[in-house]
Amino acid sequence: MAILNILHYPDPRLHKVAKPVAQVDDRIRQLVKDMAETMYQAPGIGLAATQVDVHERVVVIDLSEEQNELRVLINPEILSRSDDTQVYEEGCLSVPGIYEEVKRASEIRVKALDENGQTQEFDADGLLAVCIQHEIDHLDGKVFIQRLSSLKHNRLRTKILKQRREKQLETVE
Ligand code: GNR
Ligand code: NI
Repeated sequence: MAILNILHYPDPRLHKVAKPVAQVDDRIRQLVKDMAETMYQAPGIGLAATQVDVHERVVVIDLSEEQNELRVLINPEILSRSDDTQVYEEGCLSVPGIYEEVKRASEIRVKALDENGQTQEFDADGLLAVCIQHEIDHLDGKVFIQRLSSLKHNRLRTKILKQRREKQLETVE
């Protein structure tokens, strides 16, 4: 087991598009274990492989308080989304300290493989729907702040770059 390093925006590697997993084998199952451990210790409710610099389509999610309801989504696809939308205040382990409202479909139908390579198909709503859309965005190289208006996105970018500069200055002083 291992805790993996989480990339932080604006790292260009967060914008790579992840490749489909060709075979769910022990290598993928080990990646899933390490990603789950990394998510639990962060702590977060979801993690996409892109965030740990692995550009393959693997996602882990656990919305439970007890951290005992792990969901594994390999090659996840959204088969359909409702016209209805919901707004949720999102955060991201790759954009620490930033929380912004994002509008997404309120219900989605999802198809994915599990850690045994079995196909699962299900409907999701509420926070699960938010989280799955947020994670699939990561696999497509998109971070949630790119879902905001360009004005908001640019303001946040400037704020994040400024925070980073100040941090760097602290460490050389
Ligand atoms: O831990 C997380 N919380 C969260 C809250 C609202 C909407 C989405 C998320 S996902 C985030 C973990 C993360 O960055 N996953 O990519
Ligand atoms: Ni995220």
